[in-house]
Amino acid sequence: VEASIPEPQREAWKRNQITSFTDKDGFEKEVVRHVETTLARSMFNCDEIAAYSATSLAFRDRLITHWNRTQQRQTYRDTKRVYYLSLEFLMGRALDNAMLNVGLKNVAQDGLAELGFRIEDVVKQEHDAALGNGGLGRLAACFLDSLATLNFPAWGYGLRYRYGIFKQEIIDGYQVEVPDYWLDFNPWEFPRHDVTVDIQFFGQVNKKTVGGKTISVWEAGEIVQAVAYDVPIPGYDTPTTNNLRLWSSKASGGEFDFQKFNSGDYESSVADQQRAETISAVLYPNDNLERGKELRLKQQYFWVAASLYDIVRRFKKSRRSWNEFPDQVAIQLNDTHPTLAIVELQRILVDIEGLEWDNAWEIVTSTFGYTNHTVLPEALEKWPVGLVQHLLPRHLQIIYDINLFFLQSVEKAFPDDRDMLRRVSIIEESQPKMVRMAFLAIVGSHKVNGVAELHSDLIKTTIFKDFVEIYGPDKFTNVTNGITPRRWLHQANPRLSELIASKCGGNDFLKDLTLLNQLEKHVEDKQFRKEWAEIKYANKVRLAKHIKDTTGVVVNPASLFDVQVKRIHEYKRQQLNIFGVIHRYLSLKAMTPDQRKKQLPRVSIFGGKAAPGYWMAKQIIHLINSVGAVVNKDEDIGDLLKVIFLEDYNVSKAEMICPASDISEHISTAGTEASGTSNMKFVLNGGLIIGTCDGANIEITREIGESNIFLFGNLSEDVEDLRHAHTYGSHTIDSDLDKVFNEIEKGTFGTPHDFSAMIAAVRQHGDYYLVSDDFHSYIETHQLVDEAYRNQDEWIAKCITSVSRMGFFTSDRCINEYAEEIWNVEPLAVDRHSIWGP
Ligand code: Z57
Repeated sequence: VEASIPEPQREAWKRNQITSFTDKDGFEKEVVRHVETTLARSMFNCDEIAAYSATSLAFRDRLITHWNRTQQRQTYRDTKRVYYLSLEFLMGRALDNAMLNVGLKNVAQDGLAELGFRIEDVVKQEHDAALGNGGLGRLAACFLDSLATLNFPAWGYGLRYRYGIFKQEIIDGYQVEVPDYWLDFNPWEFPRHDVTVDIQFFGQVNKKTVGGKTISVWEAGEIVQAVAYDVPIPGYDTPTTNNLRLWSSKASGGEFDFQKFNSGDYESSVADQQRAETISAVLYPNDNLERGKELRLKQQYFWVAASLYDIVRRFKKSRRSWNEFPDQVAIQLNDTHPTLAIVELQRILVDIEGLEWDNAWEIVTSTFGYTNHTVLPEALEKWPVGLVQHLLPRHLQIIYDINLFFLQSVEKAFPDDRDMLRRVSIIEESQPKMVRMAFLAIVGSHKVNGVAELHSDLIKTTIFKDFVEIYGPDKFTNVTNGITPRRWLHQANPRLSELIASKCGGNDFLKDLTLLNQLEKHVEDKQFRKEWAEIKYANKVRLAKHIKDTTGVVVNPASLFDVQVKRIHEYKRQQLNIFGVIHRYLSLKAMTPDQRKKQLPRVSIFGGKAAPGYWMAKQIIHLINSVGAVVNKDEDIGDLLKVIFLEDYNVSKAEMICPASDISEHISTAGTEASGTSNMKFVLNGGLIIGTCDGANIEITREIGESNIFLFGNLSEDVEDLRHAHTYGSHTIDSDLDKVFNEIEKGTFGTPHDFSAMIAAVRQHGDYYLVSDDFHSYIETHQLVDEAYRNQDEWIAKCITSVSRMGFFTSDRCINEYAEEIWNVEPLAVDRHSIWGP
């Protein structure tokens, strides 16, 4: 049905075009209107939640007009678009970000004040959109912000989970998982009940001959409906408002099957509905771990098939030839989770659109790019062939054909290397046979990238080595990760952002982060250093209050705040940190009161979620809390050491924590953390870091200078030999670490048995993560941190210098690199004044 208004009637639309508020009075009017009409409440019945809702609706209205115009403009210009496929988007809160990006936070602040509310309290009513686990999901969110800010025509595609990452409670020192009820009220999404796609599962493949040509027809065994929900993504200081489309699953053909219902088969009717809704029900809570569950594969195909249908539908409107598809469409695969998109596009082109295999494959490989985010073997996705066969019978055939043609070409190029075929095959000939998703992603893409220099080198020399031989080095590239300075500086740390603006000629640095380099000439400015230090102190006071409110522990904001917040994982080595804390505690206990007086007070702050099934990670949380319980009430120690575990670490908590850190810990075993991005957030907020030579730490060091970072530990190139030596040589444990273990085993921190597995991992099971090897260097480096912190003036200078050199780590730089090297897309210039015209 043609839904476009005919030309003669368009005049009336133009006459009545919506004008958004621009000042306080206009904003207040909108808030009152939403309170009284949309929410059906009044000034006698308006709490902070109502104020939040009405404020959000006012900004949402504004965004949606920009969003519409952005889409019209992109459609009219018909240039190449980017599609970012990610199973995770860790967005955090939307309101504060929307107010800042459209430049009307001050207006809202004044308006809300007149209406009787403090903006900070209103903003805090919002529940985080936590549709992700950690770094990978947050990277996707930062990329959306940069894509919009830089005016790229780009869409994100993801799943609309009913439940995002679980809420973490700490009960008796243990993690307890509670469901995340984030959708109760969400003004930031627009259901598009008219945008639906039927998704097939199961069934069989039949061959049919049509006009002398044999085609494969997939007869589905089950159909589930995908419904689109759109989330507007505002750019900073630009009218561009891009779209994040999230798919929700629903039983196809209405609420439930009335045929079955009326014939008395209520149960199976309800069961069908529930089975359909289960697909988008919950985010898998694993970070850097794949567990091969059927429902996860269903999620992946559901989301990928709906997204591709949508992309293809949009392409077809332009009536171009299929060969132009890669000129109009770039699809980026965020990790291997969307790899089935490669197979699905090949299926659409060959089975449905009738293209020849080779022609279709050329289009497919020119369209996709694949980003790898890890080298950890337990995180590399593999699916049992039998499961794929059962769920997606036609896709398995296509995967076999892709593999056949690929292996034929490899055999031709490497005729003498039989083992090569076994090594690079997309099908692993194991029991059971497995589909190696990373290999499929490489074969089906034109570019493969890692997320930091070391990581990109590692994938080329280890897990993907053979593919570099096959395709040559140019298929592999690096795009070092970045973060959006809008959220991670301007929004999280408004006072620091303002101070920086006063030295960098205004807010332009938020769009060109290299302008931070202007700070360097003010490093010697005493007044500037003083204001800088005051802001850090105020941020620490705010965090100290949060610690008091949530844990009851009083910490002194004058202490050195030492922070490690990230997912709990053995490779990230929170255990190294807490063993170091115990070592510090024992040293303090061994001192005379006079010696203690000379020590620097420290607060060790931890935060992060453990995957619910990751037993060892949960033990680490328990040890941290057990150490805290002893240390925090030890009167010999007082303020000299406090150990805090912050419950339910998430994006909005990170926005409070990052600005309050003096030193943060990025201490993964060398070669295991692909990039890390919180390292960037902490330095950008004027904190120093202690870290290993791993991931982006290496490039941060190169940018800010070796004297501004505390590096320690073994290097990535030595890890393999050390591990080998642990297993096959004699393995002696660091003597200081041994004392820590003995203290734990004495029962100082509770039942020793609770922690025996953590100790055994080091003493008996080969210390895979090199905790003992790095312990001495770690302790020594923390002593250097203490010494450096004593000279506050020098410390502040290091912080300012570091911030001034962080320009490289903006996600704007990443997006420009992807656009240039991988996507071949350009921004769409926007005319701020044109409203209807493109
Ligand atoms: C995840 O958060 C990351 C990698 C994965 O393979 C999965 Br699954 C989840 C992280 C890396 O661990 C970080 O080092 C990296 O900074 C982040 O992805 C973004 O690239």
